[in-house]
Amino acid sequence: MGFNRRFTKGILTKPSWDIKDQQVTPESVFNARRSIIKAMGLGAIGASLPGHVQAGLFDLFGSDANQSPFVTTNLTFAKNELYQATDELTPYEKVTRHNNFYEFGTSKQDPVLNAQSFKVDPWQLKIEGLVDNPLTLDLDDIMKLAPLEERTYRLRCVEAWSMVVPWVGFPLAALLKKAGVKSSATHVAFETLFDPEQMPGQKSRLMGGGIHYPYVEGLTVAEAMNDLSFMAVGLYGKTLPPQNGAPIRLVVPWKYGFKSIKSIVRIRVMDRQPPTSWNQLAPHEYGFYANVNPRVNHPRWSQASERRIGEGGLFSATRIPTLPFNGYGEQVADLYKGLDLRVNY
Ligand SMILES: Nc1nc2c(c(=O)[nH]1)N[C@H]1C(S)=C(S)[C@@H](COP(=O)(O)O)O[C@H]1N2
Ligand SMILES: [Mo]
Repeated sequence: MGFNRRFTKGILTKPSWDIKDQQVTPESVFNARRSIIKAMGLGAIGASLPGHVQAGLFDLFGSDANQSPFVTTNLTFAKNELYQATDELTPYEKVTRHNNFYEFGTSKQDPVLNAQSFKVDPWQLKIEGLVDNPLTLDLDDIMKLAPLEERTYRLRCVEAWSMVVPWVGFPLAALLKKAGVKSSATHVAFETLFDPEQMPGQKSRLMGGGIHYPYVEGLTVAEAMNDLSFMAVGLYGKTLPPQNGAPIRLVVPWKYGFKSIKSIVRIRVMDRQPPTSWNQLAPHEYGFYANVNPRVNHPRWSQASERRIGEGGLFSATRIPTLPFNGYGEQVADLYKGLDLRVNY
């Protein structure tokens, strides 16, 4: 999250946001990788390449010599005109190379470097708990569950940076309606895949940022049923790359990014508030609600403004004011009537 947690003698040290992004991995690495892949005319890298060529290429992906770029495919969808942000889109190269996905490491470039061999098929997504029809969906079922639509949403990370992403997917409500939420239900819990063999951050406490895996998140039923709550299976018209949460992830644009849990394998409908990963790790810093709120600062930094990752160099950004509910107040403010948002942060 806001910093690399190093549990040396129980003392948290060195916020990662102290480190300039570009010091971590130079942009030239990405450009080199891109031009090599382009020059070779490769969508996927064939095993027929001479060994020394492969070695040179795979060096750019990090230490895993078995990595070849993950292959995304084009999706068929309709634009949802209700959700087309006027904000300028964040370029694909930035959306897919500046990520938070601690299962693959805590720095912004770790996910793209470490997730390329992630397996999304076979996949199983279970919807269980307080539902009339528990569901077990494979990848094909997921892609066909509802008509796919494109929605452009702002994504505001609690670390005070933001992006604008054209997601492809379907409303979470469509999935929940298929399962049939029982009237006794109050909350919906989500769980990311647990597979330390594929996710190095789940093997090492340091690399995984101290999170207790699997990563879990939750919403109230009312939040989950709000039309803005979205299950994304793609971005920029193509299936999700692993670093963005393939094959299916949640997107709740009025909340800080950590609520938008990736690579989901389980959704459990419950009658109490479920535990959530960042809240468990640092409850005074990350609440259950986590609604974007410029008036409630993080204990260690202001939330009044944000860096919009944008045009120019790979990590260039402009600073803009942060809006209550990330600008989606009209759609969601009613959900929190009578709730003190300073207490329920
Ligand atoms: N399983 C899992 N989901 C996750 C995270 C994570 O580390 N693990 N990071 C969260 C955070 S902090 C943010 S800001 C968003 C980032 O999504 P993006 O990389 O697609 O921009 O994913 C969220 N979902
Ligand atoms: Mo985040």
